[in-house]
Amino acid sequence: MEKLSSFTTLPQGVSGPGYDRKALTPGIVHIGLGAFHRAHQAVFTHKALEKNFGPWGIVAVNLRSPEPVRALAEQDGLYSVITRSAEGDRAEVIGATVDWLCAAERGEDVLATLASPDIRIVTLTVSEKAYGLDPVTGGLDLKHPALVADIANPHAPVGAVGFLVEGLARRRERGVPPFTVLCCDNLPSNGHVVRRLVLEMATRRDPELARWIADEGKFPCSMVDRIVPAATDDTRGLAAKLLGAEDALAIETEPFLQWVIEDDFVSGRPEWEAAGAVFAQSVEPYENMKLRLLNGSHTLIAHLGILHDLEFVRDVMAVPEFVEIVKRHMRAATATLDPVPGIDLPFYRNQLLDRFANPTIAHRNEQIAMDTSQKLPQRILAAAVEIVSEGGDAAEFAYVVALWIASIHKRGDLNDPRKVDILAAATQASKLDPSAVFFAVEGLFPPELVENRVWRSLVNRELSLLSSYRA
Ligand code: CS2
Repeated sequence: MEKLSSFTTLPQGVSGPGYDRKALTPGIVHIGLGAFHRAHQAVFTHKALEKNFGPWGIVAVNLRSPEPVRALAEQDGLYSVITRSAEGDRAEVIGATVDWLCAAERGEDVLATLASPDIRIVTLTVSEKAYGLDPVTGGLDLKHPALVADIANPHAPVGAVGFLVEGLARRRERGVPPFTVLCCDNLPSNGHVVRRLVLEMATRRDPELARWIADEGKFPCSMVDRIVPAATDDTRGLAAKLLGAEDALAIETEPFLQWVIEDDFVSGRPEWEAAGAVFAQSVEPYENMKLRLLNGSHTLIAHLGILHDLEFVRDVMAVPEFVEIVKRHMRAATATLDPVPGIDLPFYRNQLLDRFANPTIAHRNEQIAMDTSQKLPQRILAAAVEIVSEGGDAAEFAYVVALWIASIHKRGDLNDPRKVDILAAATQASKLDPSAVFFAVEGLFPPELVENRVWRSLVNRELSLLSSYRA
């Protein structure tokens, strides 16, 4: 079978780029060429180009792994997104990507691109753990390996923040205005978080650079949403069937997609609203809604699934008793939210239940359980802190922490940047106060919870109620 390329004649029913790709020039650098970007920002840009063509081609940068970059090169930047639902599978070939670079192999080319006046926006999906955010201070985690490397060697960075700072420094030297930094990771106030990290890093090398970035730079917050399971051989098999060509980068996803962005850009942007994006004055209410309702429930479902040997989110959602638990969690999380403009929260929650249950989406619980230590703060613990500070009942949130602890004991392993510390703690857990060892791990839980006896005993109580838990 031929490989997908610009010479492929797409079968009927599969749409391709409705614009002239040869005329498309780069305007955006995207860092983090994972499945999520391919099914989200790249699709929005592709659709915006179809409605209103402009100089907004994407240069896709992967920080470490060269594989997806090579695959893009072999396919002329093309790949397919398969939207799956009860109505059937629909494939679309996305053409917004015009260039591709692996930063570990071609760091200088990445920096030259970042310094180019053609590039006006840098979007990022590098995952929560890649920024080097200290969860307690909200600033740089000076033990983070990429930050250590980039502070020592700022002109040849390896991490996301290091590339942003060096790229901005080169622009300043050349008299080019900064690019807009648009973070698309699941962090609350993600623009503010990245701005602070960039400014702290810039200050370390040159306070004047930091001042220039603070004055001229823009870091809009954005809330992104689409459920995108990691692609498998089944995904590639389905793509081959639908396209009549091999696509190493095919991904499958749900029909739903959402992007809420603060309209605060240094020098223009694509007309993403033509593709359905929403521009808002403040993104915070949308972020909290999504992090606490969707992602918080996801973390709950993932660990519940692992404890009961259920592979996919949809398997958990097929057990009525578990659906009730998810609904209870969502109600408790909703009570912590401010009203969200234009959103009916009960409707949003029902829509989430349907999305989680989508029988055509094989979203592995293990995928979501990955990096839980980096996800709990914004999904579960922030709400718990608010509740306990008002003397309220945070049992639903303590329950999720208990599920996580129980799933660590069950597997005796986890895929997480804090793995070593967490596993060391797990081996020392006592029967009397089983959560104490986890609360003692530095920076894992916010001090407001670590110091709160009521919260700690809630977690112990929830653990003792888990029939599947064995310390
Ligand atoms: C998931 C998210 O893996 C995870 O942690 O909760 O990737 C989730 O699927 C997306 O945020 C949905 O927009």
